[in-house]
Amino acid sequence: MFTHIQYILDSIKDSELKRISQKVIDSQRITPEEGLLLFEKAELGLLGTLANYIREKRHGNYVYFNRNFHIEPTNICIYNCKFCSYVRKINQPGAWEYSLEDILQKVREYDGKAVTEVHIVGGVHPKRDLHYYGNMLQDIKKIRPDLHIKAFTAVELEFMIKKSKFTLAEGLRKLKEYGLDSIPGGGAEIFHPDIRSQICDEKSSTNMWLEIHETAHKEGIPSNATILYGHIENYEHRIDHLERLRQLQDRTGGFNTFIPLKYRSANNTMTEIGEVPAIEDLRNYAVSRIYLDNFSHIKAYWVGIGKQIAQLALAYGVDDIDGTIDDSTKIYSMAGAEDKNPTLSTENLVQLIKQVGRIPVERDTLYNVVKKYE
Ligand code: V47
Ligand code: SF4
Repeated sequence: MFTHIQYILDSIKDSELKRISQKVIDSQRITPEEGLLLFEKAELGLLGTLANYIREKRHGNYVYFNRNFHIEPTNICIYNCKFCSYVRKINQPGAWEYSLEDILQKVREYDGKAVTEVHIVGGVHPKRDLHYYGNMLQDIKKIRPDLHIKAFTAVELEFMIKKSKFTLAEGLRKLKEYGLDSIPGGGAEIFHPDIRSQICDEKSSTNMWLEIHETAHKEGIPSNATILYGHIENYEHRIDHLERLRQLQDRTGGFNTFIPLKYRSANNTMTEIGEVPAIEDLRNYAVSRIYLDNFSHIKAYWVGIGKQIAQLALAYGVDDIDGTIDDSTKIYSMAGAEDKNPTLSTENLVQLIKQVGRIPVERDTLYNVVKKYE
């Protein structure tokens, strides 16, 4: 590996790129300016080599996945994010609102199946407060005490906590008592105000998203982080986003993984923008891996990008491809993802990973190893 890296370094002609690459190999943190330069000037091959170097130093040849399913209690939402293909208003065609019993029935369908995680996110329903969702978590735990509940984006959390008149810390503590184990990464979108104000100006602000995750970490609730890329943002906005996450992770260490989410363009009010090509996905994974030196994991969400790009991403800094999903999310199929009924059996996931010469590892949400497929 060392000789390969040295060969690549020796062949870089641009002195700035050579200097930054040397820093990466020496495990030195790169600055926002250097991150921007990588985005603007580095070729895909160099980015892949550097990101893969870091990824293999951290995780060797392992690729993580988990057995999970999603519950989306409702797509009714008080907000109108421009990229959202999923949102509906009360009584609008296509709106859904599951009852508590419907939701518990979905959990019971997994009786006897070896899933370890349920991922619960949905729209911000105007009538539902923290206790409604808390009781849901409590009832799920009664059916399946061992199931890890990763639930509610910061946007849903802000609304339900305020509706129930708690402070953020009190609300998160209360939800933890009800059964919340961790928080997913959604709602981050793009933190830079110039872009956030154009694509989702109504919902939780950047500072609120960051404050909710910071408070959760302090309360012992780990979380994930995302970025929604490939629309009207530019590289400076992406680096700004990564920098804010890196600073927060320095303070708390509470993020498990970073998940870049590719903007999918069907059926929303930004459709005319179209989508970025696969090469941009790979560049974005690689720079994310290089920049976020304090994040253990970079995840490619195969439902959002498709199985083939997810496989390629494993050579560009990614060490995790999420889970079995079991056809339980609609966010991406409604936004134009190829797979209209996303599901992968454990055998399929293992095969996808083995096809690119890596070793599949089933993990739980907190990255404890469940089984290695060596
Ligand atoms: O916040 C909405 C995104 C997110 C579109 O934490 C879109 O493990 C692309 O955060 N094109 C919710 N993306 C999903 C999410 C997530 C997914 C998988 C794993 C985890 C995790 C979290 O979906 C939203 C938004 O950024 N989204 N519409 C769209 N048209
Ligand atoms: Fe609502 Fe989330 Fe869609 Fe925004 S992205 S409109 S907050 S469901």
